[in-house]
Amino acid sequence: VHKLIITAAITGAETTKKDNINLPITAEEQAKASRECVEEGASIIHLHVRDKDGNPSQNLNDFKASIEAIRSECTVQPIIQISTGGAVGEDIKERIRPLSELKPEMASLNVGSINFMDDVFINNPIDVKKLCKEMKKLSVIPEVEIYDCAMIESTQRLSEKGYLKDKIHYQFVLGVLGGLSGKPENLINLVNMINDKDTWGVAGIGRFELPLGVMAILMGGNVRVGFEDNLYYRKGVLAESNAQLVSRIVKIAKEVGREVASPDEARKILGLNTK
Ligand code: KMH
Ligand code: ZN
Repeated sequence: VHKLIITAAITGAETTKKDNINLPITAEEQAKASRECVEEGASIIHLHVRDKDGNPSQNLNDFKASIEAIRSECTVQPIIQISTGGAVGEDIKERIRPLSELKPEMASLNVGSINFMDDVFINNPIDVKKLCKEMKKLSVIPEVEIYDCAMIESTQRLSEKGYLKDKIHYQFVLGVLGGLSGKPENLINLVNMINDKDTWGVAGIGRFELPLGVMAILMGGNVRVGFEDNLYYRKGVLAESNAQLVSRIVKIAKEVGREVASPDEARKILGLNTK
């Protein structure tokens, strides 16, 4: 079993400071949150950015400002994974631009459409193929976000047709209203559907974050935590920071004998060039 890769999804597109005042929104806040998460043991920062009013943004300058701030704040450089999912309703041009212009080490990839709470998160097949082609051209490693089982077969088809490499890195995002819930058997079924050479992580939404994270530690997968997915430390108690959520996962992993990957170790596991 390889070392545990911890992703911190520090901001997201749906959460607000009203939900948790500690949500990092500005470039400076995101830089501080990233440094703290990396210091605790995170190796990937899954990045959404906001505009000056705190609304979700795919604007190039907003991304540039956050990435520069994170790079200069962190002594050990995390893998920055840009979101190409963005917020519900954004069109493909907005979603693809930061990827094309900023050529991150990694980017998220959504391969199918789902109901997303009261909205519909649309990923039409033509746009999905555009994103795949762009990532391949720029050698950006995709992380495929999976909300439902059919999306695994869609991903495998994209790989068979040459849009994606053979070895896939999946993120099972469980607990979105409209996708699969965070029941333990859902995670087990999804892991059973992927190939042995693939890697995977789990992002449990809300109350599912901790139990699914614990399962992934034991099952040889990887874990995503952070305010994009969950704002609470425990029921009724808001988390003080993203780093607090990372730190708890690290403690549990250590207790059960799973070592935690540094960013460079994560790069090796995921097939990125080491910095
Ligand atoms: N905000 C969600 C609609 C991703 O980052 O690729 C999509 C999302 C997935 O967060
Ligand atoms: Zn995201």
